[in-house]
Amino acid sequence: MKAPINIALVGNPNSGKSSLFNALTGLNQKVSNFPGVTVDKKTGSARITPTLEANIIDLPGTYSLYPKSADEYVTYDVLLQPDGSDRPDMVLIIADASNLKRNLLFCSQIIDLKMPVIIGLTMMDLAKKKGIEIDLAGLERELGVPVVAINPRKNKGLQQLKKNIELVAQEKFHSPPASSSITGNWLPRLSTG
Ligand SMILES: Nc1nc2c(ncn2[C@@H]2O[C@H](COP(=O)(O)OP(=O)(O)OP(=O)(O)O)[C@@H](O)[C@H]2O)c(=O)[nH]1
Ligand SMILES: [Mg+2]
Repeated sequence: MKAPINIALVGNPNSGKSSLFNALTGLNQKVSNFPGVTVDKKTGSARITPTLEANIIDLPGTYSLYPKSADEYVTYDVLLQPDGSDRPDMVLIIADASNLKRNLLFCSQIIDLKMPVIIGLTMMDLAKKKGIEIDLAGLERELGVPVVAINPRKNKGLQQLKKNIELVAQEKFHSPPASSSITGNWLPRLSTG
């Protein structure tokens, strides 16, 4: 059995990080519908596949990689000044699909770090209610990292997420080939019908 990999959960406040942490680890981190709930890091373990185990690190929400508060500094520290024990092997960005533009700013800062990254898009249900459609394959192609729709509150999309964690851990993720019909069309748009 290989040693567990470390996966850091990062993203804007109130995007569903701790909900996902709980769904993956079976632990009970505090979850609430307002920003700034998590103020320190917490680690739990999760089985990704029969042969792949992960230490999941829940982190405080942050709007930018450059910290303005003590809890944002915790996230900065884990990503940019990791000590031996919680150096992430992979970063799982949890992004709120109903506020995608703001969330993507943070995603691009993380992608620029050139660490293995997966984006988990939460709040797809709320985005849909707002009439926002998101082209997941187009987004993957544009960003070059896997993008998976999840609803950790309802345990949805977790198998697909684990599959992508496995692919990224094995360096086997390839973004989908360009398709002229949807290229450049990945930004959220209001649906017309
Ligand atoms: N509608 C909907 N609600 C969700 C989804 N995922 C999480 N939530 C809810 O979103 C709220 C925030 O979730 P948390 O898990 O506390 O968010 P967080 O990212 O840990 O927040 P901070 O610790 O403040 O950064 C909670 O009320 C969750 O139940 C989703 O996919 N859809
Ligand atoms: Mg939290």
